[in-house]
Amino acid sequence: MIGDIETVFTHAIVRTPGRNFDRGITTSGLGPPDYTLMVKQHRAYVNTLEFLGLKVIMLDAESDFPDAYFVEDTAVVTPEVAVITRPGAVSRQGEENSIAAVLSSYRTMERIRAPGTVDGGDVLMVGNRFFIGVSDRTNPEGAEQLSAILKQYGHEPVRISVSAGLHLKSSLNVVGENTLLLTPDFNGLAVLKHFEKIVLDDAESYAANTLLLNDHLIMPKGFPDTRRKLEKLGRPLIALDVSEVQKMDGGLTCLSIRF
Ligand code: CIR
Repeated sequence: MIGDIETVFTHAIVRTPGRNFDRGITTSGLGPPDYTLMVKQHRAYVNTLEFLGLKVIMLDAESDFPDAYFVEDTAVVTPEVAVITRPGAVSRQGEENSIAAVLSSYRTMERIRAPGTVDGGDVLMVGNRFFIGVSDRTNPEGAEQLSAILKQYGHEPVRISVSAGLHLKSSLNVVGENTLLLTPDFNGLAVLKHFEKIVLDDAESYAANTLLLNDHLIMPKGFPDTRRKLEKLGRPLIALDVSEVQKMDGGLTCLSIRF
């Protein structure tokens, strides 16, 4: 066993997608997203967090930051500390300030500083262990700063090179005690060798962004092979339609900061 992953989360920070959300960064090639549908999908997500017992802190849209509803990228929150990131995309730098203002009421604060960059989507918490993806968004300097901070608070950082996908958690997530859900690209990694693994079918790689939250699995709708695999874990499964989020390169984890 790697550590207690059965943490009960009590709070989540989310942000309403702005009218300008379609001006965010995307490489998906899935076509233009629909605002009304996005708002509906986001509301269903928030309802799910509330259903799972979390107090949801809802922030207003930020007109200067069309990607700001992907709040996960702006902070790494552990039971001990909140690390405010410096997002890797220049257009997103500044999103973190309003998040820092909220988190300062709940945790001791630390910050990633230039020239370091970190996106929270590259950080996967598995008990006391934190996998940190070095990616196009999280640079080695940012990963180094984050590792040093996490160690200072008694956590165990482990670096992973993100060879595919936008963020580490686009391809790898925890779905059970000692069990990971991952794409074939990440299957051979030595640092993951002690885990049980559920390897996704290539055609369903988007479903890697499944969220284990308060004993429930929240997965994107429309991935039947992954659903069958996850059902075997015996946890309650909630499938949410996040088609419009996917069009903007985001997923279920990106839409909240849970602590
Ligand atoms: C971006 O490219 O930054 C946003 N359009 C998507 C961010 C998704 N965040 C995440 O996976 N943690």
